[in-house]
Amino acid sequence: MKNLVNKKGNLLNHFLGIYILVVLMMWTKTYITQTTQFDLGVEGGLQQFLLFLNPLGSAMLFLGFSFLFKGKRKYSTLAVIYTLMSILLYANVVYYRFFSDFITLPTIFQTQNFGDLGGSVLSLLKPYDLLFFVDVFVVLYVCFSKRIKKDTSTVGYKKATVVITLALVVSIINLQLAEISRPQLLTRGFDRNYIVKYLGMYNYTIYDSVETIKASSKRALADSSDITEVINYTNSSYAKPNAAYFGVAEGKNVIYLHLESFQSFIINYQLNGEEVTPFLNSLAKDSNTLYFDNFFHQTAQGKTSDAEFMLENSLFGLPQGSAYITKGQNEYQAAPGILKDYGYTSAVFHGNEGSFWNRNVIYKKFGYDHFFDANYYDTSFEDDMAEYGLLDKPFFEQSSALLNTLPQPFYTKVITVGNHYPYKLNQDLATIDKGNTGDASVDNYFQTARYADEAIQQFFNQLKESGLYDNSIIILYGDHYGISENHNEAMEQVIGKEISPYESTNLQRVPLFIHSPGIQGEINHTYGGQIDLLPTVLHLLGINSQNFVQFGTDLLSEQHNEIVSFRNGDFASPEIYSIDEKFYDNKTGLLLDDSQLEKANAIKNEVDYKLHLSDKVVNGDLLRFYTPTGFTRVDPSKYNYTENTYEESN
Ligand code: GP9
Ligand code: MN
Repeated sequence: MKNLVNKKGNLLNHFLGIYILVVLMMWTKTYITQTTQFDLGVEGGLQQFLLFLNPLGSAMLFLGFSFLFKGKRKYSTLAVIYTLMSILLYANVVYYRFFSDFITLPTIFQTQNFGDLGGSVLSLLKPYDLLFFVDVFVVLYVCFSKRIKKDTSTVGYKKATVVITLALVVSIINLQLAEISRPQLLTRGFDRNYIVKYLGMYNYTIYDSVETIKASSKRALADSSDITEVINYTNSSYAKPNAAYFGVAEGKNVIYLHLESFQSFIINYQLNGEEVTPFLNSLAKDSNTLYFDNFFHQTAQGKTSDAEFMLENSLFGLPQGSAYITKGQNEYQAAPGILKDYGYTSAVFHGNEGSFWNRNVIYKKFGYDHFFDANYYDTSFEDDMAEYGLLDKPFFEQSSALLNTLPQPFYTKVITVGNHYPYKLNQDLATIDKGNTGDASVDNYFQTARYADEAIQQFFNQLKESGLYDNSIIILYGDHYGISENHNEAMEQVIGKEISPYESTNLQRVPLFIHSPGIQGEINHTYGGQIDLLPTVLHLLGINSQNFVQFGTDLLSEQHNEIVSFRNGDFASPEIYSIDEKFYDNKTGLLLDDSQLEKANAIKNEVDYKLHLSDKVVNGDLLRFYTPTGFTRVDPSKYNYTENTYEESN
């Protein structure tokens, strides 16, 4: 160092030299921090490389802004930016130690989060944390010490442009590679962990700030009069309960079983003469099961989170991204909140990280009392793990133990992950052959679906053993398609038909089972979708849904609306399908006769209007302006999902 400082014209006497040194320091520190302090689940060479590369672009860019300043001020700007980046990094390290998550802009304004940290902040600090700031002192020294001769000339527009352009090039390469590894990373959001893994801590902060500002500006434009039109609509489209079913499950526990990537075609499907899902097939026929065979998923980019969003709220997911992520700060009147007024305890069980799909934030807004995420499960056996968390059998096994601790009646959702794309399964666990289409995802799907089927049967047995079964209503639903249109060629072999747009829409059916001992079962052919679940379930529990802003209607009601709206404005119905601006006759699968176009267009307008109103509620956070009679507004600050709290209170 001394040599460098003393030699005339050496690296440190040029601002560019100092900049390069400081960029290298920030790059190294951030890389080391990101690999040692966060559990980002980095897999494979490309992800490793991205984790290595991502701090470089942002270090070059942010620190590069100092080139825009003149004389000595560029040194002080460089030092200030370096210090701020270091503080941001360290703050996230400390926050992560407690929450296993990254700081979001709204959390900074919600004192509750820091309240959770409370007195424990000190215990989160470690002696070696000083190392996070050693480099800051070096940078301060280099930038301010009189012993290093400063280059106070004006940098010049050209040099600044070159530096910033180079920084942008590195960042763009980073983004492109991230898109290859995780398509639609920024539009869909997925998980804060992912943004940090692919784009780094600093870009994550920018991403989070932009999303927060976008959401809050839409929210700011809305006012209380906007809800009136919505309430007029939901009141007029309300379907009154069917007396034969209203209250048949009153006071019972609700157990939602989320069937990851299950499509209806797999139910009763035979592969080489063998049933793929024997347990679910028998459940569909069970005299205590209402099985819906014209039930569709209505999800878009938010996939699982869209499915959940609809069934909890009877509001549509958003056309882009996931409402779970971008609207995690809204007020909701979701099932857990509604049922709380009826004495229900609520919980979600999921063997993946709590931050995925922003669940750990939005569940509090829904009023969930407990969220048992991966932290509550033993995930130490590698063989037990699927790509998105614990495999279904150990997951159900461990979930049962947790479920038994809940006070009754409870409202719960158990989210499986085993049958998730790309449907890989350790062959020791496989009990059916792979398919034989030659398309790996499609062929593997049969094995993971079979595995899930066995796991569900195991869970039913556990419920019977614990006695919960007799007092529960169990609802199993497919969340979205598992096999996308990219696999149509193989799917044509599976279903033995050519896949036209009409058939492709038919494949968007997902299974829905409503099962409860004592309920009058049947195979129900009503057309419906995930948006209809909440009013259906409320009515089964004997709770009228009329006062709530819900866009679906009770599947069992005589007045149920059988137009299934898809998120892109397409629809399916018993008579007409609308796909990509074209109408099809559901009797023939062919283009609709001209004589029916007027009717089809009227339905299309109705669908568009409904989606528009739902988006208005979600984008404008309109439920904050309306409290239905008898509904107690949710106070998210009451909930804390970290493991320690649960253990203490039990
Ligand atoms: C992850 C899981 C998967 O926690 O729910 O979500 P998906 O990729 O299906 O939307
Ligand atoms: Mn899913």
